[in-house]
Amino acid sequence: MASMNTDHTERERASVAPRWRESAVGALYELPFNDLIFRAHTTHRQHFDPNEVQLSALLSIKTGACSEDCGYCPQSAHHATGVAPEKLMETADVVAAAAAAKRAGATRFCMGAAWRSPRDRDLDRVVETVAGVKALGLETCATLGMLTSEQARRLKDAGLDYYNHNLDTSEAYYDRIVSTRRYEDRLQTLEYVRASDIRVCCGGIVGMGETRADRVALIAELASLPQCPDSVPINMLVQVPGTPLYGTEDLDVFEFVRTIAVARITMPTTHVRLSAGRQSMSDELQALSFFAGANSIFYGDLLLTTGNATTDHDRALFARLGIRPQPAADTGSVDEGGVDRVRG
Ligand code: SAM
Ligand code: DTB
Ligand code: SF4
Repeated sequence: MASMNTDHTERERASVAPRWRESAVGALYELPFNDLIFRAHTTHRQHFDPNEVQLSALLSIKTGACSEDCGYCPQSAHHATGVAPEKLMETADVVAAAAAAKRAGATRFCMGAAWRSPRDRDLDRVVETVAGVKALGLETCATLGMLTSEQARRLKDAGLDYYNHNLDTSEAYYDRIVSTRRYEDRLQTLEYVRASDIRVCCGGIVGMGETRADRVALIAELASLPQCPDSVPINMLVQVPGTPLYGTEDLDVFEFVRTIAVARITMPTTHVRLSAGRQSMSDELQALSFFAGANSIFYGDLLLTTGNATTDHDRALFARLGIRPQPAADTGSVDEGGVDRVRG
């Protein structure tokens, strides 16, 4: 099996006890539903305005033909999904898309690339693009696969605020889903990102046929990273024909809400993002997820290659729920001003 390196992670080297043991996370999942979401909502109110949700836009800057075999992903070259490969976008086109996302009300712009890991010559263009997006006054985020420590430093120097790199599931279930890299490879990149002082966005996918024990282990792992991730995307599997996971039994929606609630309780100051899968969620399920502690969404009509809940639908839902978009954080970039914020 291919692997990026054999380094041990920070936590393994330091032999630090996990902040959240699986037994404690499992006990939260076992609570009666009302007790769990009451506790999660109480935690949420202690740290956040419960009526604010952060808006991140997403753009695929390099699409498809990926060498990895992730069983959930429509962009893997191992699966026949009909996704048309597209080479790395020009900086000007990405910056134009970011400006449009900002006008629509997004405060963070996440650039995704279908790579196992970027080549240094690809990174030359990505750092230029990150600087261009940052100059618009947006928070910047990228998800490009595994990085070297030097690549993480270059991204930081370009103005990258967040790096998204998901653990996706438990370590035990991981090799049922991905065979071309190891869990430790993911942890290693996260360590490089932290060491470069880029904020970590790290979460997972549920609904991949994993057990509750796998979900418990994923949340325990995320909550016990050397620093809690700043953002935790909780994705519901988007089932794409041609991927090995197409046809997996749907996850019970209450188990999904429990996952949001447990993430909120174990990572109280983290933005928990209601991520992929919103297009097929009811308004009621999304409202319950916000109550249980979700306070961020991917905002825009497309995720990377699949559809998202539309901006029109989200604006209407926010109005019905009295939810406001979270104002932009001050990330030290120049704001071009004059944008239309999302209005109720
Ligand atoms: N290639 C890079 C990597 O894998 O780290 C970055 C892009 S990859 C598409 C980013 C994340 O998208 C994955 O880690 C996974 O969590 C999520 N993802 C991909 N396909 C998905 C699907 N069908 N449903 C839900 N989430 C998905
Ligand atoms: C994350 O956790 N979810 C996003 C983002 N990080 C990059 C991606 C979701 C992808 C869904 C499938 C697709 O559109 O290709
Ligand atoms: Fe490639 Fe990322 Fe998709 Fe895996 S999740 S196949 S690494 S684009």
